Amino acid sequence: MTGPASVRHLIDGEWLPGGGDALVSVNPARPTVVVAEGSCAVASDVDAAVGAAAAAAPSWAATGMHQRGARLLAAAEIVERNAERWGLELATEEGKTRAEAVGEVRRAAQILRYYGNEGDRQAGEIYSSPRPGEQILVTRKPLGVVGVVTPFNFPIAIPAWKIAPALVYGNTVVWKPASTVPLLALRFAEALTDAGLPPGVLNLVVGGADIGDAIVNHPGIDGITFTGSTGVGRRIAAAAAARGVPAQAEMGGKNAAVVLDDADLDLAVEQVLLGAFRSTGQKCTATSRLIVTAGIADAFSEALLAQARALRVGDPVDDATQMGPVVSDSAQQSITAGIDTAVTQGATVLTGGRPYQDGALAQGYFVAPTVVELGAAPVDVWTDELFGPVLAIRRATDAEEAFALANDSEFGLSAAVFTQDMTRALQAVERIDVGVLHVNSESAGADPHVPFGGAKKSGLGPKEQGGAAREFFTHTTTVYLRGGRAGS
Ligand code: UN1
Repeated sequence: MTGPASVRHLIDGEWLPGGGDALVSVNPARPTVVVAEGSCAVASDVDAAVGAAAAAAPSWAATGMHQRGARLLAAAEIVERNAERWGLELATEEGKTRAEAVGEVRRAAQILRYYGNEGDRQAGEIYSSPRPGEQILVTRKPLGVVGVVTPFNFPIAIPAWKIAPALVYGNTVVWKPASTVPLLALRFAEALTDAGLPPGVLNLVVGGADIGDAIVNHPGIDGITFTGSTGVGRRIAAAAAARGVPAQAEMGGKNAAVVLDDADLDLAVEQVLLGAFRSTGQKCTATSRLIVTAGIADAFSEALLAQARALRVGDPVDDATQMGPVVSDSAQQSITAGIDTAVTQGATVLTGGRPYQDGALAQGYFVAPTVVELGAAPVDVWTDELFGPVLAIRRATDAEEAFALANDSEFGLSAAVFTQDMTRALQAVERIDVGVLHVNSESAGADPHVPFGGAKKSGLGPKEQGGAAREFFTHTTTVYLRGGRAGS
């Protein structure tokens, strides 16, 4: 890349500089390198953005679903065409490896294509009526202006899977991305405007928590979709409820992988490593707990540790790198503090756990791939999300105990179970209380056409993706449909 990109805000089709505090996004592998800079938005920018979105809403809602979808399909082509370049920028700004970053950009294109084709799918339902000569039709209407608040860890895929359905169902959008990843937000908004989205339909305001609050509390916002921490998600949902508008909050996870005695050992090791350390563990679906049954525990731990120790940690744009840095200084500090607390509380560090002392890894926001073993005593690392490359292992005597330990969390986003026994797999489906369950694959991953979201305290409101997205981004009108009196 040449110099830092310049951060702008998109309001009513105009790219504006913003009048707030300085905003600087750095490369987490080399924090002296600035990736993007500019100024944060201020509350009056949010007012203008909501005003523009409200003004654009009636004509966008009146535009046919196929025509709205066509804009998304055009944006998908732009995103796909730029996948290599934007992937490199994403890796540089967020810290996931280049291969993962390019994959994420392609995934955003796939999501745009999925929702771009929504016009070809079912748009409502029809019921028969108890009264002769009548039918009952259930149609869908947009909510209006939707506030979209997105996290740093998927800087383009998560915005795509919120903004694409919001738009195709006829809503207009005011979007605040995480201030650590403004560059990819600019790229995504550019793709949509270059695809011919009318002014005001998508508005982008970049800033910190104050801008998020200004959106969430704005009287012109008709619905809010959020992905991020549990604390913020609950506050947003409460604020939305107080104003009487719907909210969708995807929040924390403390996702377990359960490895049973009869598992395919090599497959399980490979998948647990991917689940725990891909994206440097910074996914709400990452594997952060591992439960392994007694018969396979020693062999599994030995193989897992050998591979965890061999992981190549480094600059994400180097193709040999398997794990990059975490996103920021504060993320590095809180993850490191979480590991220290675990040790104080009795966890045994099996690998990692210590800060890098010298060289490039000490300069950047790196955290070593860390595996700790726990006994039965309560330890925070078992219950609290660290959002980093830290895996906590517990041993179970049998499958029953393993399933119980998997459920031993207030969260219930995703889980993985490794077994070759169909009966055990079916028991896992029944017992493990999560929104997403993987049998013989890692705990992360989501396809655009199926519901995504958590059980228990991992989510609030309707799920995301596929048909579930329509539940959130529309409301229904039940139409009792009868003709006039025949012959009169
Ligand atoms: C995935 O597992 O690939 O914030 C997607 C997150 C989730 C998305 C996970 N909302 O990590």
